[in-house]
Amino acid sequence: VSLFKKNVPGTPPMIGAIPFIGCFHKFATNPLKLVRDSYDKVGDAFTLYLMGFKMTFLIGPEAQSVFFRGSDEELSPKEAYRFVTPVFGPGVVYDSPTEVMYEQLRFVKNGLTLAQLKKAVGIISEEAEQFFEEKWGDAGEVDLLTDMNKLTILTASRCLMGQDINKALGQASNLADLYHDLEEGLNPISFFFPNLPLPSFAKRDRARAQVAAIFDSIIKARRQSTEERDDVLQVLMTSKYKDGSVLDDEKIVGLMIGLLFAGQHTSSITSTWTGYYMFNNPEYLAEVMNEIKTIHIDEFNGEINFDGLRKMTRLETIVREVLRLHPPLIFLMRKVMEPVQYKDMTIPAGHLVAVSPSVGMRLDTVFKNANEFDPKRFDAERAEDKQPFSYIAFGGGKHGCPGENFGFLQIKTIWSVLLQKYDLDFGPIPQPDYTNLVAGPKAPCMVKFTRKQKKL
Ligand code: X2N
Repeated sequence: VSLFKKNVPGTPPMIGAIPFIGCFHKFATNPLKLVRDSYDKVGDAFTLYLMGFKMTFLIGPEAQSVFFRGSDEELSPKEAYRFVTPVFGPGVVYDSPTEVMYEQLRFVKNGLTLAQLKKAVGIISEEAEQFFEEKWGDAGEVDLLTDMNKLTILTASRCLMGQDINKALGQASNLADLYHDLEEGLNPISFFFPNLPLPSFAKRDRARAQVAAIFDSIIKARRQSTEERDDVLQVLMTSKYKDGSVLDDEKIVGLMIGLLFAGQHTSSITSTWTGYYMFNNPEYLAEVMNEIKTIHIDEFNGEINFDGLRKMTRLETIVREVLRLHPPLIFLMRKVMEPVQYKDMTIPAGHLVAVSPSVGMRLDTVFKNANEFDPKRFDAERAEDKQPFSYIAFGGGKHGCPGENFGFLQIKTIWSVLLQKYDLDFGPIPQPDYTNLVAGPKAPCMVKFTRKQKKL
């Protein structure tokens, strides 16, 4: 019997008996275990009481559909994601009025069209070739997570702003350190306590000012230049709102910071997990090596291109399965603005509502033997991900990730390059680390490499 019974008839069952603190201690120890245990105990909709917040989880395709189908007026992403504003900047995506947000998302989508993606493959493979040549050499050992992070800073930056990234690196040799300080502002704690005066926040604000000044000077220089460009920055600089106005430079800078963050961490983490799963499942590694040989080498004469990557269906299902087991965003959130109905329950205004890709994609009722690595579950005969809102690594509905195709291309390109160049030696699959906003494998991820003696 709880001392502090907060269950209200007609609302989802509440978990967390201690006044104010609720079940925060359990949440802090292992948030996903608490969510999963609660699901097993009370069902697919329940409320966690956490530091005064009421956070209602919707678990499983049926409940998740309520989350993803909700309108922005009912379920507001803006109110839930306020804590990203000091990092991305004012007026950027979630921090702008709904119609403006959707127009900005349209600009981003215009930066990720098929033509842009085809170009990205050339950029990414070039950067990857160069990175491994210069940084790895013949043999050694690296923390793969760190190196994937360095590589994706380069690939994401170049896809965003072309060769101008070199100018940025010229202006700040410590650009990676600046990004690091900036991103310290995006930790899970700042979600709950955005105004807590953490020492990292002063650093964050200083780093943002410096990064913004560099990006701003790149934009200003571009406006003076007659050189033809067709990267994401160019799309943002020339996109028009419905009323004919253009994005001001401050918003462009903010979007660039947001896109860089989005494109970098999710990809570098997923690339690292993908290596572990391939090398711990040799039958799948062999299938991927065979795809590289028959597609990139025999069919396209050694060139990694968009059409070849699209044909790498086994590598695709492997990455998809890695993302099912380890989605980089463990929760997605909205704030309830108008009461929402689910089954016989009303989720009251004022609650946060969340789905958990991590918990929702490990239900045996949705994915057969859900804790097992089984890329064939996505093969056409089985297609276990086809039930609406069952596969939610990229969210869904109108806020579904616009970077999904870019992410797959990036990871497939990097592994196509790496597997042709090196033999690798991985340890066992690491434990996940939930202390960062974007959850990855516990560092360090030490991997031994030796250059392949002969070409495939
Ligand atoms: C106190 C450790 O840490 O126990 F980046 F343009 C750019 C996703 C927002 C998840 C918030 C809180 C977990 C506390 C654990 C762009 C690519 C995006 C999309 C408890 C002891 C960002 C907040 C996660 C609360 C979990 C925001 C990203 N594609 N990137 N105890 O998404 O998309 C972007 C979008 C969010 C969360 C949490 C704790 C567009 C502890 C120790 C401590 N969560 N969480 N992106 N917890 N402890 C992104 C969506 C947007």
